[in-house]
Amino acid sequence: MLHKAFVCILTLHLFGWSHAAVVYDTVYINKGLITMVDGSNHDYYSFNATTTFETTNKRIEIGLGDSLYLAIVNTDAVVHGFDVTNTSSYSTNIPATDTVEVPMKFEDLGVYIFYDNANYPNFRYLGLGGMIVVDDFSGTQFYWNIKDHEGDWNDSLDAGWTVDWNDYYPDYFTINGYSNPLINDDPDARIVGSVGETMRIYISNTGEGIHSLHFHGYHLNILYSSKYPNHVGRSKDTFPIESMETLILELVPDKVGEYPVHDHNLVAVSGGNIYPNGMFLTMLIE
Ligand SMILES: [Cu+2]
Repeated sequence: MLHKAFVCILTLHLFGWSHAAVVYDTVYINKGLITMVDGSNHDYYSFNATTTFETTNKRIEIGLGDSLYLAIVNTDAVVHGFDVTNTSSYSTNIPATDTVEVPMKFEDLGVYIFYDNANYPNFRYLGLGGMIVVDDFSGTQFYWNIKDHEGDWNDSLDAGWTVDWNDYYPDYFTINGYSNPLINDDPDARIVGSVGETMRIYISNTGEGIHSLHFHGYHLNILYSSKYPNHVGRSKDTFPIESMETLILELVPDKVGEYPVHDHNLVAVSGGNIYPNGMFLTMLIE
């Protein structure tokens, strides 16, 4: 029997039906400051690859059907939480200066947000929201973790004050922690490619507001939508994305050019009241 089972597994591998792997990864919960596009600094938190604080959350990429053993290291002096959107609950707490390992499994194409669910939504609002991307990674990849911020609120929340989310008026808008023009220096965000190339853009909204991304020049296909699975297959140029929603878009450019992408919620194209220092970048197709 053992022998037969072995042959069976071997056959599956030979025919490429099973590539599932076990992936071990670690993220560190770090506290620091985010520097906004106008140079102002505000309290911020992030999931990083090391104990060094970086504004951009670490991204986790795994293949279809892979198992993920994620160690979460809390470098902070208070308890933090952990959970993942659109999955069976992986919710856990990580005491101050402690480490918790969470085993997870992802079968299908998708983008999932791992985030701090302690004192919700405060710590997630303060930056603790990153992407788990599940794909075969056959196309060229770009990653947008989009977010809105009301700078003064970061400092108030971190000081333990309470806020009324009905009075939330964000004044900064970022992709991967950067606003225009710096977004264009982030090779994960800035789309550069050629006519006919297959590109995938993995998008998560870890902010509070709804954002509506408008691509000039091209239509894109929805490959995955965490909230509206029936939207998969639609070809459009504008994609609303709600708080804690994720999308995978596919772009195959049909012509050369440099075209803008921006948030059609136009306040989000500003930063500290300056236009166009918000969620705005260009695509360069050669
Ligand atoms: Cu537009």
